[in-house]
Formats: sequence, C-alpha cells, structure tokens
Amino acid sequence: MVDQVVVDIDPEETHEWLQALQAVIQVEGEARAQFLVKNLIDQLQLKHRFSNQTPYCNTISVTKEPAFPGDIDKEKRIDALIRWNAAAMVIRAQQVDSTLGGHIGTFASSATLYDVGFNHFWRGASEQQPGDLIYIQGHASPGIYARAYLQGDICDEQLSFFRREVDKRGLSSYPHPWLMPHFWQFPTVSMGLGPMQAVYQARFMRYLVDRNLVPENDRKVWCFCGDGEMDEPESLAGLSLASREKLDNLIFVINCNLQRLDGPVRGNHQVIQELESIFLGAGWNVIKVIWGSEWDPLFAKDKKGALLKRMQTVVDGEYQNYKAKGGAYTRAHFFNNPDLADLVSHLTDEQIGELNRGGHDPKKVFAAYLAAANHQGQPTVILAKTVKGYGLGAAGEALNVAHNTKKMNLTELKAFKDRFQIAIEDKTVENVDFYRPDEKSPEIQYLKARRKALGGNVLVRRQKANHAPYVIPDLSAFSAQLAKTGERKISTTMAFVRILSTLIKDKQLGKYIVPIVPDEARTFGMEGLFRQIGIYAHEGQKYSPVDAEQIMYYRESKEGQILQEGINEAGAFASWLAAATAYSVHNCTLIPFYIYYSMFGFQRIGDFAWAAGDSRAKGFLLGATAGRTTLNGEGLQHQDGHSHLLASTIPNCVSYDPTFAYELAVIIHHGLERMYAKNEDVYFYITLMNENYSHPAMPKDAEQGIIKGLYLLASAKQVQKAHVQLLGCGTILKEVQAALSLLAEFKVSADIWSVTSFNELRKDALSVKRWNQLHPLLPPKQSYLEDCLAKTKGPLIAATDYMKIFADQLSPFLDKRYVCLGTDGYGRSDTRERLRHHFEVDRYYIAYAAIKALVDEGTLPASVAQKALLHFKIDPEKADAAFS
Ligand SMILES: Cc1ncc(C[n+]2csc(CCOP(=O)(O)OP(=O)(O)O)c2C)c(N)n1
Repeated sequence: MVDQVVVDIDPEETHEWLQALQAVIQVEGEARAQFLVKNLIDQLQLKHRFSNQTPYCNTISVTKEPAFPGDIDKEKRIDALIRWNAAAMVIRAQQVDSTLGGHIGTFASSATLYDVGFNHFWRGASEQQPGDLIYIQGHASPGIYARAYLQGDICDEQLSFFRREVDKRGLSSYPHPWLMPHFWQFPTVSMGLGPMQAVYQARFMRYLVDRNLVPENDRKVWCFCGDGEMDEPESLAGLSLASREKLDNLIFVINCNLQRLDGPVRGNHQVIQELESIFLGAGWNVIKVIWGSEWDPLFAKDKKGALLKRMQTVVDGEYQNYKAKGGAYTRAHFFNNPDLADLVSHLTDEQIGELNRGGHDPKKVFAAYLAAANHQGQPTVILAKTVKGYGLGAAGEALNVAHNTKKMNLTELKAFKDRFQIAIEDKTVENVDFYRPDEKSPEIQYLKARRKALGGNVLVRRQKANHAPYVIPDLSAFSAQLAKTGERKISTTMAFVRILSTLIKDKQLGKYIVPIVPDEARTFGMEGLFRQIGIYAHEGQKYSPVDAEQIMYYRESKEGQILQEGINEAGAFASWLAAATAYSVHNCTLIPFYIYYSMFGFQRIGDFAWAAGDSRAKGFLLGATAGRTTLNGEGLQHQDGHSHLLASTIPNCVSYDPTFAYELAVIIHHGLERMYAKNEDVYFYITLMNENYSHPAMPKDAEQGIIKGLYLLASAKQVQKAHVQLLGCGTILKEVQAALSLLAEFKVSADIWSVTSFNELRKDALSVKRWNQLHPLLPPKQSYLEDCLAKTKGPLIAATDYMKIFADQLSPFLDKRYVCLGTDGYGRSDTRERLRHHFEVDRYYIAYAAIKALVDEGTLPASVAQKALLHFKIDPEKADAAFS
C-alpha cells in the first residue's frame, strides 16, 4: 500500500496521464491544464481528505533507499558507547549535586540522527572546503560531548565536570560559545533561536559568496530542533525566506519524538503531518523518516493497505503509549483488527515492541540525509520520528517524565546496557564510569577514520580570523563630524549616515561593512545608499524600479551590500548576528551596522541580543529614533526610554548615548579599534536621535572622556556661591545646556558634563569598588567617575531621556547629593517641548532640580525653590508621568 502512494506501481498509466496533461498544455495552455487538475483534486476531495500532506510513511520508499555505505555493526557499537557516556555524564552530575540538572531523554531519542551526520555527512573545515555548520538541539549536548570524548577531544575530567564550569574545567550545560569558545559555535538552547539563526546564516552564506567575500563553496547548514520547539513562533519565522531564496544549503532535522517537556506535543493529532503541511506550504522539500526497517516486511506483506490506513488514523498520544507500554499493548491496541493482527501473528510481543521508528534506523536516516544533501533549489526539512528517552525503559522511555530523567538505578542501567549491547564491563555499569575503548580498538579507529575522511573535526569554533587585523583609519577620517556644523542643524542619525558613508568608501574596510535595515532606511535618511552600494538580492533586479529615473533609485543587486530585511527585526538581527560572527564562522571579519527603531531592539529581540553576547558577536547596533521625548509624534509604542537599561544587562555589550556628532565619531572609531584591531569580543550599542540641532567642534582632549563615558563640556565662567554640576546625555544634554541661563537668573552657576555612557561609568565604578572591597590593606583606588566628580563643587543633577534609574545607577558611587531626572512612564504623542515638560526633563525642571538640591544642601533658602517653581511655571500638583 505504501508503494501505491509514493512509488509508481504502474508507470504506463502514469505516463498516459502525464502525456494527456502535456497535450492540454500545448494545445490549450497552462491555465486550462491548471483548471483540469484543480477539478480532479476537487473531485478527490469530495470523497477523501486531500491536503498537502502525504501519507503517514517514509518519503523515500524502501526500493529507492541507497545502500548504507558504513559498517553498520561498528557504528552501532559506537552509538551504544556514546549513549552510555552521555547518560553517565548526567547521572554522575546528579551524584555530585542533584541540583546540577541535565538531560538524558532528548539525546537518547536523537542519537542516531547525530551519528549518521557525524559519520557520513558533516565535513570539517579543510583546505578544500570550509566545513559544515551544525546547530545542535541544546539539551542534546551530553551526546555531543560523549562523541567528542570518544574522539579524544574531551577528557574524562571534563566529562565529570559536566555543568560545573566555575573553575573552568567543566562542560557547559548547553551550547555556549562564551563558555566554551573553542568548541560551540551557536547558542541554541533558548528554543526558537536556532532555527532562525540557521535560516539567516544559510542566506548570509550566499551573500558572502555573491559579494566575493568568500570563495564559492557547497557548505551546508544543518539545524536540529525538537518537535515541541516548532511551537515557538520564531522556529517557523524564517521558513518563507528560506524557500524564496532557494536555500538548498539549508537542512532542518526535526526530532519528532512526539513529546515536549510536559507531555505529548500533539497528543490528539500527528505532529509530523502538521509540520509537513507547514513546510510544504512554505515551499520546502519535506522528507519524512517515520518507520524503521523492521516495518518493511510488514508493509510488503500488507496487500490490503490496512497498515498504512491504521497508521494514518492513530494519534500521537496513542503512538506514545505503544512505546511506553510495550509489545503486548501495541498488539492489542494498534494491530486491532483481524487484518492487522494477521500481519504480526508471526511476531512475539517483544518483537512487536522492537518495531523501530525511522529516526532510530541508520539506514533510513542515511537515505534521508543523502536526499537532503543532494536536493537542489529548495531547503529541506527531515521529519524524523523517534521515541523520547529511547532505550531508557522504566527510567523514562516514552513516559511523560522522560524529559526530566536524570537518574537511573542499577537495574535500569543494566537493562540499558543489554538493550544496546553496550560493550562495557559490569563494574563500569555499577560505578557509572565513563568508558572509552583503547585507541587501537576498531571503534575508535573507525570513528577517527570517518572524521578524517570528512575533513576532520566539525565541532570546532575558530576564535579569531586567520587574516591580519584590519588597520583602523585614524580618527581624522571623520574630520567632518569632529568639526562644528555651524548654522547647519543635523541629527546624530544624519551624522551616523555620513560616518557610515566614510567607512564604506574606505579602501580597506569598505567592502567589509554590512549595513542592515529592517525597512526603515528612508526614516534614517539612508536611501542614498540604495544606489551607491545596492540592496542585496541573490537574483539581482528583474524589474525596472519605479524610481529608476531618480538619483537615489531603489537598486537591488546580486553584489548589493545592504541587507534590507523587511519589517522583521528578529530576521535583521539574525543577519547581523551572522555577519557579527563571520570572523569565526567564515574566517572573514565583517563590520555590521544594524540600524533600527531603538524601541524595537532589545525589548523586542532581547533573547537574540543575549545570544549575540554568548556568540561573541562583534559589530554595531544603532538604536535610532531613540529617547522617550525625542521621537515625539509616534507615541506610546515607539518611544524608547529603556533600551540602555536592557543593553546594560548584556555583559559584553558596550553602550553609549551620544549627543554630538564628534562624540559619535569617537565612539564608532573606538568600537572599530576594540573589536577589529584589538579583537575584543564585545559589541556596541549606540543610540541615535532624529532631533536636529547644530553641533560644536570636539573640545580639546575630550576623546578619552567620551570613551570612558564622561567629560567636562563647559565649566562655569564665574563660579557663584550657589554652584551645581549638571550632567546629561543624548538630546536632553541640550536641555541641560539651556538650563544654564535659567539658573543664572537665580545667581546659580554650573559646570556641564556630557555623559556619553552611564552604563560604562557604572561598570568601571563597580569593578573599582570590588577591588577596594577585597584589598583592605591597600590604599583604595578611585573610579573614573570619582576622578571626575569627587572634587567638584555643589550637588549633581543628571537628566536623560531614559528612565530615572538609568542615571540613578551611579548613586552608590557618588558621595554627593545626586538628583536624577528621567522619563519614567508610558510615552505619548505631542511636541518635544510638551513631552519634556510632561516627563519633567525639560530645562525648567532641570533648573528647578538644581535649585531644590541647593536648598536641600542648605546653600539656598526654601523660598528660592518656591520662587523658582512659580517663575518656571511648574505645577507642583501636576500628575506624575510615571503613573499617568
Ligand atoms: C524559549 C524556551 N522556553 C523553554 C525552554 C525550556 N525547555 C527546554 S527543553 C523543552 C522541551 C523541548 O521539547 P522538544 O522541542 O520537543 O525537544 P525534545 O522533546 O527533543 O527534548 C523546554 C520547554 C527553553 N529551553 N527555551
């Protein structure tokens, strides 16, 4: 019956139908042919459910299976040893401390899926080609370590320190390049990030080749995910891009063990069929690997098609039962009519229990992988049916608790050993020892020979590109931004676009710059780049753009440099991540600049940004239209008053909120130096604003202060008895400057400080504080913040376009009165002036805050504050913006 559906059992008849169709196309055209086919389908649909799902059986029929090229017995023995060590690693970790965690069940279900890839498909980097990229399902990591252990890349001690990393001897819980920079390439364990990263990586690989940044290659991206993981919206988000771009360098392997953490993924349905529909609908090549070879004789015997009919109707919750409850249960409940019972009458219950699923059969998996690797013009998904906790028996096989199995008792361990005929001694089992056969054993020899034949190790992370570090142009390259703009009023966004243009024109760096925008280039005034460097499109431009006559027309090109990702912040970020890690993944250091609405950054794709830190990404994120009151008209959903706080949660993200073009130039220059000359594994977040004003020339000796986060912008011409220090950043620094003349009316003088980075100041202050704390006998050190402010006169008033806590984060390090103004509360649309009044960060509130601080210090009487309130028209009973 299977063959009747997927294999041509009557080629002559098929030929006649196809010929008839061909004749219709020739004589009457394609439209008529489509009409006829549609009618045929409708006819079929009347009686049968006809969808884009194929029958519940393997896509590759047994007659089309290629010969398995490996030594299947040896591979089974190796598989068994890997299974053993993977389980032992988790069990031993539990013995040390039951809170350490770990997973046995996931890898137990996917071991064969990895084995076949490692033994036959995944190429290590060699002279000939750059090696394949594997996105591992995060909690399958014990199995990956176990293989590395057999290969000799990881030692006994490291295995015993699984999930104990503080002293650096151990192995990470999951794939984390930050923690194992020589090993893991891609952080995947936050479900849904892997699939999107993989899609955009595969597309980025095309970009690299199309732009002649790397030679043509047949490198593939293999992405492993769970069937439960496919419920994360992100997991499906890249599918249409992958098919639209015909990414045949991309293969998804979905481990369909039918279970997630709590229980079945689709107990009432068939997840494999559902996924097939989704992927087919998105234009992917779908290969289902549902049944193992043990079923082949049954299919052959089943002349009535009873088996497939039954398979089609059983739901996943019931399939789970068959594996949890064994052969007798399966006979009674699956083979539940005379035709079906007859099919297995010659089998014992045990044999029925052993009827295997496709994902556990190396031959079936091999056939699928080969077809996927050779498939052209489409990405491929392999839907492999497996059993969660396969082989764990009573310890968790197909049980709802399988995900959390971390312990196995001796009886269960012995059964596990017998089940896979693991070649280890009883003592090894009793002690749950790791086991690696002798170097000269056939298993190790085979394992190593396979890797050698495939170009060496595949799971290796390059820590540094092999090419020479780039020579960063001198800061004077940005001389236009360092000079004053005079009458000309520009925004920092405009200044950024000019800096970017300078970099793109740089003879050495230019081609490595990767500008990325999610459908906002015009918002940021970047449309000039469309014509200049082109928008990347693998297929070039097949149409004449509507604005072809204009200077800045919409130019798509195969060599285009800009990645225009549509309104897909997560997609744009995934592209940025691929570019930002190209130094490692592609041995080609790139300098990506991803510019977006700052509100749709960290809070929208925060988990990706976290993964970027983990990935040791290097590049620039530009949070444009930033500042709660600066992006005034767009209202509540758009106005960002906290992206810097979110940026500060990522340990290796360096963030700045510059006010002036010269500050921006210095910061970008500094970022280039740190990331691309000194090779530091950090990335930069810089906010840009859309408010236009004139920019001064860079003050003498300001550069270091700009980089460290704080410098004196203007000292008071005449210091009064009532004197304050005013601090500000971003556009609100302009309000701070404007407060000066208001204060003068009250005979208060002020020094003005530009704070380019509250976040960087805090990092430095924290580290100094910690050093002082731990060195009681040594003279205390001073943070840069204290260096600048400790000896200044008067209280400190800081104002920003971000929540108060942004500036307030420096409070613990300042021994002075420190008052912070900020934009707590939801944004709303209005003029900038009104908004700044609403959030109490305008010049009047700043001036008033300074006077009130002087009152609180005892420098001025309270009556002055009252007078200032009236003078500045501040209503003390106005609603608090934080809660209105
Ligand atoms: C975004 C996210 N949410 C929750 C988790 C916790 N988690 C880890 S594994 C898992 C279940 C995974 O099920 P599935 O994808 O089917 O994988 P498998 O059954 O193969 O383990 C969950 C919820 C996570 N890692 N990431």
